[in-house]
Amino acid sequence: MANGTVAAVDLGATSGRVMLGHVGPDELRLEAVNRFPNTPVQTPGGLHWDVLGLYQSVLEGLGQAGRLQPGLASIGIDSWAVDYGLLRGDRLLGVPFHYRDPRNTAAVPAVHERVPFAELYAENGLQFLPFNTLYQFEAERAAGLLDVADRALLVPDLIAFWLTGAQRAESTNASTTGLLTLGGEPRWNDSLIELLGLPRGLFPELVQPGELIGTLLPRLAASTGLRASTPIIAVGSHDTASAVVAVPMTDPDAAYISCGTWGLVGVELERPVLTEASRAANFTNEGGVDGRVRFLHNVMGTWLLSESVRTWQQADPSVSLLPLVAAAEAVTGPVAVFDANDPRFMEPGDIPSRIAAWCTEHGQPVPASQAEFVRSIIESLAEAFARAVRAASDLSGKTVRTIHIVGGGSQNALLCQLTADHAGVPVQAGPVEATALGNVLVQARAAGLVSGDLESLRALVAANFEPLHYTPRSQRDARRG
Ligand code: LFR
Repeated sequence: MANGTVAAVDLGATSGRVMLGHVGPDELRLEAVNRFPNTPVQTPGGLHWDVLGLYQSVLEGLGQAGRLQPGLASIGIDSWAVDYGLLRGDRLLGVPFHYRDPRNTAAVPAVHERVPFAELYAENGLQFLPFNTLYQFEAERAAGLLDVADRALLVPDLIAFWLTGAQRAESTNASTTGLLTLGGEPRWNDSLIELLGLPRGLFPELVQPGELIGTLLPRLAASTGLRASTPIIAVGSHDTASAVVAVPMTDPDAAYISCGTWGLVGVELERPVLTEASRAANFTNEGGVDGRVRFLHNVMGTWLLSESVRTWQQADPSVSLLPLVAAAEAVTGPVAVFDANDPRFMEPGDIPSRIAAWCTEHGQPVPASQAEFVRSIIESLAEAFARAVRAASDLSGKTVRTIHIVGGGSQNALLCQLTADHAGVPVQAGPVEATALGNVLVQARAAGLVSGDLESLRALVAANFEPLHYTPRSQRDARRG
């Protein structure tokens, strides 16, 4: 018998988790059953994801879920976007690449020669990011891989395939390939696929969030202790799509920042914005759950912090982020505010040296200590967040009276306060596990545990996860004055 619990598999760029979600008309609760690191692997051939290790950790998590809740209603999977495994038949061809591998930048000109960026934007509405899947496919072609592959499965679809034997493409994540049509029910964009010279057979049947992908293979039901034929349900399998489901926007005049490795800054819309201005501002129209549009811009996010700490740890393994953020709060003098979105920060490596170089080039003071670097990074992120919120509002015509910050970055009080200060708009922070919650909610609705539109689901989040409030300094000073 199925019960009121579902399992969310949520794979982030630095860590993954399997969570149980307990859901009822007035209940929404998460219970972590397995958390594991996601450590990319550099080889002479490129930067890769350890997908087999991740799959193994997913199975361990599901085994734990099976011990606690053998009758769970369903399983849903989400991960970061754009990356995929190539297959021939059932067989994985090589190790999936990490989107931060430099091969993509080299592939961009060949794609734009076939289809100029303005035409691409009109077709798919995606901001330019050198790792959008269609550029990665060009790199595969150059390496000869498309001559042998007959299927491409995005990471959550690949895990779902391994769990069920069914090859499907979930539509929110598929929108990040750049190869879906815009507006109406999403379809693979056959003419664009042809223009780019890609084999049509690479792309499996699409499924929408809430639909069945398949059922757990009998062998895996036996090994995890889960009931036979546990359904694997499509959720917003792009992690950002799931996170946006769980943003507690009780006031529609709101922007969101899904803040983890990336800061995804934007608003939710009913229709895409494809203007010249939104293209110039590099705003994206990604597919959301229930046909909504995630109109947003990628800002670099906590990657700048984690990668800086990783650099400092090479000289001193005792360096860690939390004490540095506390020290950064105590920095009183002005610090450099740099362009957090400068492409030089994309690849792994020594971020502090790159920040120092940026500051020297732009006549700004180079941070003098690790605490000053951290302060400078947080100020620069907050400034970039505020700028992107203003742009989202200007480009879409949507009024923004509240900014919701969800995800791991919502725990960083300094970042939340500085974002409110730079934007001059109140910030509500939390929930931290928005992505897992969005994953859980879409499954729960499919299982009939809850009902209604996204607004009802968000009301349930708001009722069960009290946000922290940050008032912009300008408003606090005015009240005091
Ligand atoms: C966040 C995210 C972003 C996407 C980036 C790369 O985890 O999914 O939305 O642009 O990772 O996939």
